[in-house]
Amino acid sequence: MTSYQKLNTSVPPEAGDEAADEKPLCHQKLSAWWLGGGLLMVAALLSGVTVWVLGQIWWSQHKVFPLPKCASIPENLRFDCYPERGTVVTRELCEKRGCCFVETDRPIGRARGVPWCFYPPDFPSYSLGSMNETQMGMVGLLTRQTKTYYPSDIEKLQLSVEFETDTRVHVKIIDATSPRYEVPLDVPRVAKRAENPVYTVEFSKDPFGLIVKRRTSGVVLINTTVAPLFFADQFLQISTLLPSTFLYGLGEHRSNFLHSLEWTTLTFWARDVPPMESCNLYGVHPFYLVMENGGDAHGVFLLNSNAMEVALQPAPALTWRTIGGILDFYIFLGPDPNLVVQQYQQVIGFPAMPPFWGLGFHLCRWGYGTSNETWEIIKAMRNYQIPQDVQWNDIDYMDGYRDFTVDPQKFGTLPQMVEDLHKHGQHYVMILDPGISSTHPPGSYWPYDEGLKRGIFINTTQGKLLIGKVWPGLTAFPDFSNPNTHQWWLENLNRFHALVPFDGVWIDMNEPSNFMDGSQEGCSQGELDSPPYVPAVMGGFLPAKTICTSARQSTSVHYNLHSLYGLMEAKATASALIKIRGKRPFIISRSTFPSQGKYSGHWLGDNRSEWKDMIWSIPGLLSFSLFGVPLIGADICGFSGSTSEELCIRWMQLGAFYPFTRNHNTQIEKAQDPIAFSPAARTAMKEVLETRYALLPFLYSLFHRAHLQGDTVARPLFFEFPKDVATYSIDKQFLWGRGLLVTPVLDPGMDSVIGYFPRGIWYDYYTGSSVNSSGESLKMAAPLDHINVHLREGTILPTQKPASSTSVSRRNPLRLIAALSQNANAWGDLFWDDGESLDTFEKGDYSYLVFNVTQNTFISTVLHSNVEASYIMVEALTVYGVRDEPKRVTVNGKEAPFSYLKNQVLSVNNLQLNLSHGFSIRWM
Ligand SMILES: *[C@@H]1O[C@H](CO)[C@@H](O)[C@H](O)[C@H]1NC(C)=O
Ligand SMILES: *[C@@H]1O[C@H](CO)[C@@H](O)[C@H](O)[C@H]1NC(C)=O
Ligand SMILES: *[C@@H]1O[C@H](CO)[C@@H](O)[C@H](O)[C@H]1NC(C)=O
Ligand SMILES: *[C@@H]1O[C@H](CO)[C@@H](O)[C@H](O)[C@H]1NC(C)=O
Ligand SMILES: *[C@@H]1O[C@H](CO)[C@@H](O)[C@H](O)[C@H]1NC(C)=O
Ligand SMILES: *[C@@H]1O[C@H](CO)[C@@H](O)[C@H](O)[C@H]1NC(C)=O
Ligand SMILES: CC(=O)N[C@H]1CO[C@H](CO)[C@@H](O)[C@@H]1O
Repeated sequence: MTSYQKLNTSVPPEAGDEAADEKPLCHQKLSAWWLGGGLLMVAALLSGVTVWVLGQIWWSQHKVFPLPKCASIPENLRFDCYPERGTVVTRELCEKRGCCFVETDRPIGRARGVPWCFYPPDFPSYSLGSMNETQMGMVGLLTRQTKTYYPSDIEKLQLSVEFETDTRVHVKIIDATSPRYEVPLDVPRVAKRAENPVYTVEFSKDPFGLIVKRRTSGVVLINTTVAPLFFADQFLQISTLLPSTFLYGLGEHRSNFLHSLEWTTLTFWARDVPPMESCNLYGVHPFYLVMENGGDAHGVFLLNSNAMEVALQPAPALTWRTIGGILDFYIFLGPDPNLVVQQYQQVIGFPAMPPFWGLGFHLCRWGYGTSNETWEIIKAMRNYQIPQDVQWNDIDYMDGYRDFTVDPQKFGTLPQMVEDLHKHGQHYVMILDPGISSTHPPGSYWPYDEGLKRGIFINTTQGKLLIGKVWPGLTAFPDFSNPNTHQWWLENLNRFHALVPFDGVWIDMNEPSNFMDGSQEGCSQGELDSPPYVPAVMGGFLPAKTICTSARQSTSVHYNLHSLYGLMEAKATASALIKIRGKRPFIISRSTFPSQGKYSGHWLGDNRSEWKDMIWSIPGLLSFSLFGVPLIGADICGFSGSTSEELCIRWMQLGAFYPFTRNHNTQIEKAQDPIAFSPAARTAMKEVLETRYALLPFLYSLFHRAHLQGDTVARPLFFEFPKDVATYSIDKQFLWGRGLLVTPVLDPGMDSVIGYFPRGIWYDYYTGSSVNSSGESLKMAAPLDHINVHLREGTILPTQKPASSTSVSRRNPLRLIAALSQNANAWGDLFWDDGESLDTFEKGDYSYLVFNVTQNTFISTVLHSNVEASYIMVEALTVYGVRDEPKRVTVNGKEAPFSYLKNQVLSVNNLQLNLSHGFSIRWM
C-alpha cells in the first residue's frame, strides 16, 4: 500500500477486482487493539517525535530539494519512502524523511499506485569500502554516515559474496560488529569456490549497489542501486530492478501464478485466515523465480523469518522489507526454470519421499460426529468400490478438543475402526493442534502436566507461562525450537499411538493460531510487539490472532521464530513418526517455511466450496511446487460453504490430479464425499479416481525425482516450454512431470473447455488420438463425466490396473503407454520399491527402470533392481502415434499378436513379462 491510497480512503478498494468484497481486512489497522493501551499511544507519539527530530537533522544538512530532481524520476522508478499504513502522508511528513513528494493521478479502479512520497536519487545510503578476496569470494565493509528515520541504524555492515557453485551465488549482509538472529536452516556448506560461474558480480560503491549479471546474455538480474539500502535494527530494506515482468513464487498468497507488478504488496507472516487475495496466509516462502526475456530463468531466496513485505512495481522492480534478522540472499542462475527450482532445493533440502498410500485418495470432514458414522462412510466407499486409501478425522474425535484424547462416547469405536482400515490395507490420519489445554486439575491431563514439568512451553516476556485460547479453551503452546519439546511430543504421540494406531498426522493451527490477540494478558508494549515499522499484516499488528511476538522461546523470541513454528512442529512430528512406526512419515501441515518439504506436505487451507476457490487452487499447487513442497492439494469440493453436485464433480476431476488428493468438508454443511451424490456423479468421481490410481506408478516416480534432485511434480507449462511466452501466464492447466497435461473444466455449465497446447504432438490420454499443435489454444469436448488429459509426444507412462486401494493396485499388472514423438522416439522411467520403508533409495533397496522407444523398438532397461520389481508383471504395451500399420510384432524376438487402430494406436496385450527383467518389443 502506498501513500497514494491513504489519501483516498473514500474510494472503494481495488474496484474492478471481482474479489474486492473480501479483501479490505488485510491491510486495515484494528484500532481497538492499537488504541487499547494508552502507553502504546505515548510510544507512538515518542517515535513520531524521534522521526521528526531525525528529519529535522537530515533536513538541516540537506536544505533544499530542487523539485525537478524529484519530478524527473520516472513514475515506475519511484520507490515508496512512506510505506506505513494508517498514516495520511502529507508533503510535510514526507519531506521530514528527506523524500520527494509529488502527487500523481490515481489510476482508475486501482487502490495502489505510484507512491507520492519517494526517495530522491541522493537519499543517504551505505557506501562500500574496498573488497578483500576470501577463499569463497569477497568481503567488504558497508558504512552509513547519515541516520535514517528509523531507530537504531546499524552503521557498519559486513557484505560477503560467496561463489558457491557455477550457478549459485550467496550474498550476505550482516552487522559487522555484533551478531543478529539468523534462521537455523541446515544449508549444506560448500568448501570450494566455483570455477566457471555463469554470473558476474559487480558493485557500485557510493551509494552501495549490487549488480549480478548473467554472463552469457549480459542480462542484469539484480541491480540494487535503484533505491537506498536500509539496515536498522527493526527495518531492513533493499530494492532491485527486475529484468522482466514474469515473476513467480513469493508465497503463501492467493494470487495468479504470474504476479502482477502493478504496485502490489505481498506480506509474509504466518497467519490463520481463510485464503483471501492480498493477505498474509499460513506459510512464508520468500523465494521468487523470474523468466528473463529469451527463456532463461533465475531465482532469488531471502533466508529471513521476520515479518516481511515484498513490494512490486512496474519498473519492473521489487523491494524486500523485513523487520529483523539479516539480509541473506541466494541467487540461482538456472538457466532453465527446472534447474532454478532444483538449485533452490539444494539449499533448503529436497522433499521427503511420501509413502505410496499417501498418493491414494483421502477422505475427511469436520463433523462426522462419531467414529461409527466415519466408519459407515468407509464401508459405503468400499461397497461402491470407490478408491480410498486414507480416512481422516478432524477435531471432533477428541475429548473436549484436547490433543491426544478420544471422545469416549462418540468416538469409542475409533481404535476398532482404525484396525478395520488396516485390515483392508487402508490408513488413518488424524488432526493435532499445537495448543495444549491448560485448565485441568493437576494429574488429569498428562500432556499439560508433563509439559509444565519439563518447561517446554512458550513463556511471556516476563518469563511466565503464556496462555492463549484455541479449540479446547485456554492453552499453552509447545516451544518446538526446544529439543526437549521434541522428546515430549514423541512421548505424547507414542502414548496415543498405543491407543489409536494412526499412520499419519495432520498438523493444523500451527501459525500458531490463537483465538486471542497475543495472550490472556495481552502483550508487552515494547518494540517486539509494536515495532517501529509493522508490515501490512492482517489485523495491523504482529500478535493479531497469534501469540505475543515478545514471547520467549528457548532459542530466541517469537518475533524471530513465529513463521518457523509450522516447520519446527513438522520436524518434531516427522522424527516422532519415524521412531513410532519405523516407516516413512506422512504429515500435512498448514503453516510452512522453506525446507518444509523435507518433513511434510501442505494443503491450501480452509477454502470455500466455490468455483473461484477451485480456480485458485492451481496457482496454489504450482507455487508450492516452486517452494519444494510437492505434496500439495486443496480441499476438494471446498471446505466451508455448500458445494453443488456439478462443482464437486469438476473439483474431484481436478483434485484427482492434485499431488495430494483429499476431499474435506466442514461441519453442518451437507456431505460431499463421493457417495453423497447421484449415481451418475458417483460414477464420474469413481472413474476419475481410477484414472489417478492407474497413473500412480508414474506419479510415484515423479515424487522419486523430486526427492532425488528437486524436480517438480505438478509443473507449470513454461517449465517445459520456456521459450514459449504464451505459456508464461497459464495457471488453469498444469503438467505432471514433463509429459502429462491436465486441462480441467473450471466453470459451471460447460460441456467443453479451451486449453493451450504448446507446439508439438499431443495425444488424448484415454484414446491415443493426436493433435499436432502449432502452439495454439484448442476447444475440446468436456462433458460432465470427463476431464481432458493429454500426453506430450515423446513420453512413456507406466500405468497400473486400478483397485479400491493402493495396497491392492500396487500388486496389479502394468500397462506401458508410449506416445511417440515426430521422430518416433519416446522415453520414460519407473521408480519402484515397497512403498513405505525408510530411505529405500539411500539404502539401494529399490528398482529403477528406463523405457525407451527408438526405431520401432520399445526397450525396458533395468538399471537397478530389488525384489519388489519381481512381484510386478507387465501386461500390455500401447503405443500412440504409430503412423504405419505394422505387419508383425515381436516380443523379445518372438512373434506376438497385436492390434492396430486407425487412430495410429498399436496395442500388444497379454505380455506376461516380469518387470525385473529387461525386454524389447519391436514392430515392423
Ligand atoms: C581487508 O583486509 C585489510 C588488510 O588485511 C583489513 O585491514 C580489512 O579489515 C579487511 N576488510 C574487510 C572488510 O574484511
Ligand atoms: C543499475 O541501475 C541504475 C539506476 O537505475 C542505473 O543507473 C545503472 O545503469 C544500472 N546498472 C546496470 C548495470 O544496469
Ligand atoms: C457404535 O457401534 C457399535 C457397534 O455396532 C455400538 O456398540 C456402539 O454403541 C455404537 N456407538 C455409538 C456412539 O453409536
Ligand atoms: C519458561 O518457564 C519455565 C518455568 O519457569 C521454565 O522452566 C522454562 O525454561 C521457560 N522457558 C523459556 C523458553 O524461557
Ligand atoms: C506437425 O506439424 C508440423 C508443422 O507444424 C509438421 O512439420 C509435422 O510434420 C507435423 N507432424 C505430424 C505427425 O503430422
Ligand atoms: C534410447 O535408446 C537409444 C538407442 O539405444 C539411445 O541412443 C538413446 O540415448 C536412448 N535414450 C534415452 C533417453 O535413454
Ligand atoms: C482451492 C483454493 O481455493 N485454493 C486456495 C486456498 O488458499 C490458498 C492459500 O492458502 C490459495 O493459494 C489456494 O489457491
